[in-house]
Amino acid sequence: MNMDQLKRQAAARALEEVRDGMQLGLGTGSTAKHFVELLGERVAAGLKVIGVPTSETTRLDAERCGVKLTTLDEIDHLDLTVDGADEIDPEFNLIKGGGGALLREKIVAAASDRMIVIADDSKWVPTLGKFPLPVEVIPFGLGATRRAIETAFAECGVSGQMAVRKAKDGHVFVTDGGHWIVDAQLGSIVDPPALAKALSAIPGVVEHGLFIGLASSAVLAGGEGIRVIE
Ligand code: ABF
Repeated sequence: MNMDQLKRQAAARALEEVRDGMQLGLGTGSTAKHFVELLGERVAAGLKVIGVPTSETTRLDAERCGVKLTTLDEIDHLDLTVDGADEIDPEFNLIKGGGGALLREKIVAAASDRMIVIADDSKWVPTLGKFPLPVEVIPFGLGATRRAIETAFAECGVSGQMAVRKAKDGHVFVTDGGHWIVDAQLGSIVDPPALAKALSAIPGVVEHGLFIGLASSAVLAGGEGIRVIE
């Protein structure tokens, strides 16, 4: 089974948790896209749900699949969010944002009663940090923000190269919120909650890709089948 089939399997397992009438957070990325497509098939068969997309890409996918959408202004909570991740550790700390949608993903996850992470099992790691940590920043004053980020890293016992993310066309990557992303190659993050707190305190940092205390379970698909970790 190839990687894409594994991702679809994880998405299908998460779909088993969806009940009629649920208000859903819809994640972003290739694994979450499978979930939206499979959800669309269930909707076509009569399931009634409403979703909040975490990116403009997911909004378009959901519309194409016939999934009814709303916003967090129109509803006061979500029952369940299903989203991918770049890394998951055994405490369910996550690195997200490789796809650039971390800000909306975090707002949606935080508004949810539960968050299921769906991924192939290569994302399950003992320690976060091999995947570059995305930090979403305001372009204004970026030099000062970068220096403050370096200080936060040093205080939390990590260090590494930082680079402003570029899009495929070579221009700076701009998020759905109009911000930039700095990717930090940290290698190993010894204390993810402490680093998350330090980054959140920096003016100029809009959000970062450390998701702490948000995921409630993970569905991992691998060569030996599906593993649900709770
Ligand atoms: C989103 O998509 C992101 O937070 C994460 O960066 C990425 C995972 O992508 P994929 O499912 O394509 O591996 O969930």
